[in-house]
Amino acid sequence: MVTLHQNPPKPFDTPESAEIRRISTPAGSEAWICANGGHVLSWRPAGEVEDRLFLSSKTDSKPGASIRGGIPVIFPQFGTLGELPKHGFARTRNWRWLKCEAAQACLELTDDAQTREVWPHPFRLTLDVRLTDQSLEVSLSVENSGDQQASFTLALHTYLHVDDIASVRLSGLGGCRYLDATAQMAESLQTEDALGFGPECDRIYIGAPEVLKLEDVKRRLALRQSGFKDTVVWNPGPEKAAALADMDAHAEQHMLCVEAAMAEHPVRLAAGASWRASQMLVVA
Ligand code: TA6
Repeated sequence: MVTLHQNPPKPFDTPESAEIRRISTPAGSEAWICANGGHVLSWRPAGEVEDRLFLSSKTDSKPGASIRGGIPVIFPQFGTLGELPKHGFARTRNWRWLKCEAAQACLELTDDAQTREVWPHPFRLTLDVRLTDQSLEVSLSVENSGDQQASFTLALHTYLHVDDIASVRLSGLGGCRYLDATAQMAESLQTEDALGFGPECDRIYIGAPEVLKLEDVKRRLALRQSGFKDTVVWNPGPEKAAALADMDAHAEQHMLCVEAAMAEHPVRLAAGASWRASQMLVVA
């Protein structure tokens, strides 16, 4: 039986919300995408009722807001690794639709006077979103449209919906070095293959493997990244989550960010050059 969910995800169902559009497959896989931020908000594989992405019901949904959940595009700076505003500006800008039909959407963001005030480079970002019945693939490309080299860090800051964070295991990171943002970026080595969660976790895994597996009592997911060298794993834990005004009480128990990133070393793009990378979520 095909289950269709044609209502916009809350709180993006009000007239004040930024514009969102839906893509879907004939068997019922669907995703909702927002022009604000070039942001995938929601993804349900065919035959599933619950969203595989976490979206906070308290997030600000108006144009220009930073959205808590879905897949924020982080560019041209990851986190506070530089002088620019945290996580850059791409997540709060209005992107243009290039295509949105059937199971595919494509949006672009280019520089303007406001972005050049923050970061003085002409650029063109394109975000490609492709659905199959059992997968969601998001590809990001960056073109340096200026006449100088540009360097930047970036990420797909994917918020996954989990049933209960205490039961979640993220496998594949054994033997990987990481920078621990909860310990002044101290470098450590992960010895165990499967990572579990409790208190705050905020780690940049350097040179992470291309495939990771996420498992909780209800769901399994394979995460494949290509072109991104790092993976960021973030759960705010109970204390930090309580301080986030756009998260519901205890919502940290139902989310885990697994972010495909270029964080440790910036991408350096020559004038006129392009760079492309992707993250794919596959039902396992
Ligand atoms: O990617 C992890 C991280 O950089 C964390 O340090 C945490 O602050 C998170 O992103 C969310 O940042 P935000 O600015 O969206 O509140």
